[in-house]
Amino acid sequence: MSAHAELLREFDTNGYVILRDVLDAAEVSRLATVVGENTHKILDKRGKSPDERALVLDFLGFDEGLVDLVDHPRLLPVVAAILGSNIYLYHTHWCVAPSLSGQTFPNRQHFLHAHNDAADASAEVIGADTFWRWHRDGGQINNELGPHPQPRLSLKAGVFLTDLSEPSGGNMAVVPGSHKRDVPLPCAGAPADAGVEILARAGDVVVFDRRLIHSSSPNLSSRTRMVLFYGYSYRWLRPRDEMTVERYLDSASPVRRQLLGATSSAYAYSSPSWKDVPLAEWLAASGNVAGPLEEL
Ligand SMILES: O=C(O)CCC(=O)C(=O)O
Repeated sequence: MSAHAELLREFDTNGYVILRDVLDAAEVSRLATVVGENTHKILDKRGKSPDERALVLDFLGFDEGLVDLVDHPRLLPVVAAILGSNIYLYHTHWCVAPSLSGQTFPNRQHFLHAHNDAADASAEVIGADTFWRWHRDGGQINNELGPHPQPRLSLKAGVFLTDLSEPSGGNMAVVPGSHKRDVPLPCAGAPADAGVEILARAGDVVVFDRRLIHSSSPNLSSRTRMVLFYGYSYRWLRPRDEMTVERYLDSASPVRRQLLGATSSAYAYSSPSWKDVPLAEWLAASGNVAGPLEEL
């Protein structure tokens, strides 16, 4: 079996797969600086403490280097092999989790919309266990689409900018195989033994199915933990944040324009012509199978 086929088999079985060493140390360091500086600025602008955890949505506008990951040659073939070619990036968020050592409770964690501060929210943190929040992605999709297992619909790629090769550093935790099972979510606050903590190094990318039960976790290490999350879905599913990307469109390649949401018409979201999905041609040219396109 090829390495690519093995990755896809692992994803299908477990609901997630780790792509190792996608970014080198210099790329990680540059992106970590972008994330750190911009999180600090946005917290400061909104009058929040820099010591509190911040999830920042709609981050692409902060730096072109963040956009370069959207069609990264290690990532895109995996994403497109799973979802097909009629896809786009429907959501981004990063999570910056400062060390909890020395912090006092209660404090707050923040959900900040980079370009829509009216939508910002904060939640109380009463203790480290508050950070265990088991869920499947997609919000109301989970309630409105019938019982699980539901259709996949989307996936996320988590780009790790911090070394999390040991547990308890704010690792992402998952319940392997839960994407295909109608199992209840562990209670809020239930710790890692409800699932497993992912051990990823800085530069690794974790690709995971929307339906996979997963959780954030407390950062009991001494350093700040940073992860970028890129959400891919079908072009007919609505974006999950403002997707502020206009400034990149003119200079983007055809595949990148598709992934950033360009379309020839609203009709073409669900009935694309070939010009709407250059990714199909890109996949075929790179020897990968393109997703099926219906006749117009
Ligand atoms: O930050 C984490 O480890 C988990 C991220 C998460 O829950 C999500 O992206 O839905």
